[in-house]
Amino acid sequence: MREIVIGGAQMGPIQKADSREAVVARMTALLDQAIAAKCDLVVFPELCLTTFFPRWMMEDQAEVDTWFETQIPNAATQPLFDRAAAANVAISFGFAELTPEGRHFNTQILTDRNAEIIGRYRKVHLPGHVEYEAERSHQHLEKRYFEPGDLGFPVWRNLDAWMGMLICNDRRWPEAYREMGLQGVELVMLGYNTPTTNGQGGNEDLEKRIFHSTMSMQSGAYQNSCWVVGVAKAGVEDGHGLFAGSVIVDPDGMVVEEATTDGDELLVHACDMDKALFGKRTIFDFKKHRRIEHYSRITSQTGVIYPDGTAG
Ligand code: CDV
Repeated sequence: MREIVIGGAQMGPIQKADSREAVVARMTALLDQAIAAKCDLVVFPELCLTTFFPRWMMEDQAEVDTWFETQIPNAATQPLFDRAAAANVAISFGFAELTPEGRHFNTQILTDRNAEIIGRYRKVHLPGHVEYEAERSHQHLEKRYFEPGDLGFPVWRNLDAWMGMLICNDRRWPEAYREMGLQGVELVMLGYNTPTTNGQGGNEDLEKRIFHSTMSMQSGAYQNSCWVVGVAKAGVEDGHGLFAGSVIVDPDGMVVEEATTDGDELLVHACDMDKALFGKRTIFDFKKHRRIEHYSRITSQTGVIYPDGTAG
């Protein structure tokens, strides 16, 4: 048995006016709850130090850059790292990263029990658009403010398990889980900011939107026989709703913990990493069953091409 007690730290809304320091105080309060619950690892949401700023159209790059961190830890986040190190609890959280070379990424980090950063993931699947689109009910300008991640889908050994990260929209893409599944991943940590409504219309009520989110994580967990911890930033940010629905999913694809609020809320579950092994050795024994000679389209083609040669 390789048990990791995991805290899924869902966060309620963060308003534009909220300071990093105020947000980190909330994160530290969630961490304190997790320490009291004997958690070994705490996972926080995507872009959790600020409001979900890609919903706002900005033309001034200096203004855009105010939402980014040039260094982590920095003065605002140091208290979280200090608390985690003192309690020997590993943490993972998302933020907007501005590199010394001036590159912008939607990033998540992972620490060991000493609060040393041992893993960094940069979001690969950026949803949304580059220019203002008046026909949308709300903007989603991730493609304007970030470049696609350049690190692939790495997996790290931490707390005696193989761990990887995804960020929000990545959770809907089976290729993302499979890249890590092929590295033996046993735990996928991810955070999300997902609007309660589809900005492009569609026949999606809230129930269906949460269903799509949870189903994607359950499928990724089952098909790669790994744990998935998915944590939302939720509630109403400056008039814009984000849904909650944070979950911990086991390697059978079963939801074992689920958020009941859309505020700051800690999910706790004792996750046995050995539970990932059965599926990996049987139905999803990749070496035995995968047929890579038939998968070349997956890496050579992005959009649909019908058998008659026309593009979809
Ligand atoms: N932050 C996100 O990546 N949100 C997307 C929305 C735009 C659909 C998501 O997949 O949840």
